[in-house]
Amino acid sequence: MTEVTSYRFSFGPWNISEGADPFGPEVRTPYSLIEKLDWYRPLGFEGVQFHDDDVVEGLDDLQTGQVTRRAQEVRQALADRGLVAEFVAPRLWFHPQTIDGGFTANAAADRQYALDRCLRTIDIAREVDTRNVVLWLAREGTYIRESKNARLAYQRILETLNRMLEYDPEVRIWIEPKPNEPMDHAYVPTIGHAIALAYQTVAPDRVGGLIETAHAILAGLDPADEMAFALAHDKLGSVHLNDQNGLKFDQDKSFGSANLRMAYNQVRVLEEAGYGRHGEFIGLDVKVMRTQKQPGSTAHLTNSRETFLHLVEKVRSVDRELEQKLIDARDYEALDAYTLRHLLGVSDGSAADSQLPAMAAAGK
Ligand code: GLO
Ligand code: MG
Repeated sequence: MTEVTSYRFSFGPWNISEGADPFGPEVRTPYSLIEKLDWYRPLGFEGVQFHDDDVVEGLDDLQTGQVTRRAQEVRQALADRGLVAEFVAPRLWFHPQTIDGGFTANAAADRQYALDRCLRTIDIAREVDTRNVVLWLAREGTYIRESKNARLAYQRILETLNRMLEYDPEVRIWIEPKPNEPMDHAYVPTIGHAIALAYQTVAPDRVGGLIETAHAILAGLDPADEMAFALAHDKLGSVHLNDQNGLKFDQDKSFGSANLRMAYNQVRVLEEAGYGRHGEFIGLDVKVMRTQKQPGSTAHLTNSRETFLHLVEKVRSVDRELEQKLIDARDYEALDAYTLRHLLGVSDGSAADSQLPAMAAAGK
């Protein structure tokens, strides 16, 4: 019998947000980290994704001992609720010393700040019991091409990765590529760039990627193919499933809400590769609509999780024999129609559908 993956889900506390956007203030009142942690299990989630300052607020102003103590409190809060930390990510885009980026900043002092902050993130990750650090390279890029030397920037990113890998021989780094926003163009815009960098490091086995649906779409790419590329290199550390309606600001819509078929194909790629069988999480990075009232603050999380699980059922129940016949007959029109009917839930017994095998067999 083939092994059936039992999926585990994760999200970050920033996914329960207050609705502020560049054009207006918060519209819901904030919940504390502990209130949010209380929701994880009841909502069906087991993994917590963190920024370093989600764990230790104001960490730049604290001594090492204070940082450690606070991280240990969070570790206990997780244990008390049957939760695990999936990863910790340095928030390298808030502090004044990251205005021009971190690893690729033109000022040496700013680059030093970014490295020091990443090493602190590693310490925090270890305190909350995870080896995984995610790098979303928010401001590593440019508003205008002339402001940075891109070749040098890539060397600097590589140097920083190496310093992190050497600092802790067990740490794993997952780069989360994104092509734009907040920058005009970001360095490391796709998983291909991330994996090329991984192979250049001193420890390629410990560097991989985290692929976010919306980021792949913003790069004009298909998220399922991006995931497949990382999986083919055994370098898909995690995912940020969500959705994105075309090329605009990063929307972080609920999974499947803009393009259900694209969502189906992401689930299909993950399921077929056995992703999740070694503890990998189905991570979400979704934003609730600004119009949502306070009690609905977590609806996007449960909706995304349920959509994922429904799509797993769709992947598992697809008629593989029929698909193969249609592929052998090179009848991709019929394959397309079958896929749509399957997703629509009208694939059983409909007259049109029952003609498909016959057509395939006849080589039509
Ligand atoms: C923004 C990113 C961001 C990261 C998070 C973890 O576009 O998706 O939400 O996923 O900071 O590194
Ligand atoms: Mg993300």
